[in-house]
Amino acid sequence: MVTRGFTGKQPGQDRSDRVPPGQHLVDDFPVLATGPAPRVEPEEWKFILKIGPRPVKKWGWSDFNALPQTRMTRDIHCVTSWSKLNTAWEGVLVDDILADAGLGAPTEFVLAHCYDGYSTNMPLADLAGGRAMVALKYDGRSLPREHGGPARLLVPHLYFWKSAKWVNGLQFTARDERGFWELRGYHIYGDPWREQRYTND
Ligand SMILES: Nc1nc2c(c(=O)[nH]1)N[C@H]1C(S)=C(S)[C@@H](COP(=O)(O)O)O[C@H]1N2
Ligand SMILES: [Mo]
Repeated sequence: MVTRGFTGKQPGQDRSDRVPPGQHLVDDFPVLATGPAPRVEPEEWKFILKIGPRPVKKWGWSDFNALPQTRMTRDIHCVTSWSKLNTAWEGVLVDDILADAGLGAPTEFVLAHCYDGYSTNMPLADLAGGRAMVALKYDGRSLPREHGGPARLLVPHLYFWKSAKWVNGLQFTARDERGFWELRGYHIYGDPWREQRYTND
């Protein structure tokens, strides 16, 4: 008899290993946002790095697309309880953005900023070391507007609210300053494997 165990999946790629506590798998790709999707044409898109209030480097669409492009296939986990396996992205690693700006680690924390006014915070360590990118493509195509196109942050090891859509910059901050949802009751860090959903989890 042929069972799921013999369909070519490697041991250790068992899906249950990949679904954090309190999460369930979906096959579709839900769309979530606090408001309507802003319309940002690639030609007008800008990405700015700031240290505190001070802008230190700015890219337009074509300069940004000229940076090294990396593919990343990862599982994603939304705090509203859906998880999706093997999502395929392409974009620029945060490491490569910082290298192009000639920056190391000006501070330990980062706030991501977006065209819709959304923001979210994380330690720089969670963006560096190949763990995060500014994604320009999903599933081989330019990123759909509802999923954050033209560009979104992808930080797949944290709950998906950290993956800021319509991203337009990263700001280095001296302290871990809370972003939009972190100010409204979501956990400051948001590790799905530790179920850090709300402030005191
Ligand atoms: N700019 C921006 N980014 C955002 C949000 C938002 O409202 N604005 N919502 C966050 C939340 S809560 C989630 S769960 C994911 C949803 O991404 P998706 O619509 O691609 O599934 O985007 C995150 N990034
Ligand atoms: Mo969310």
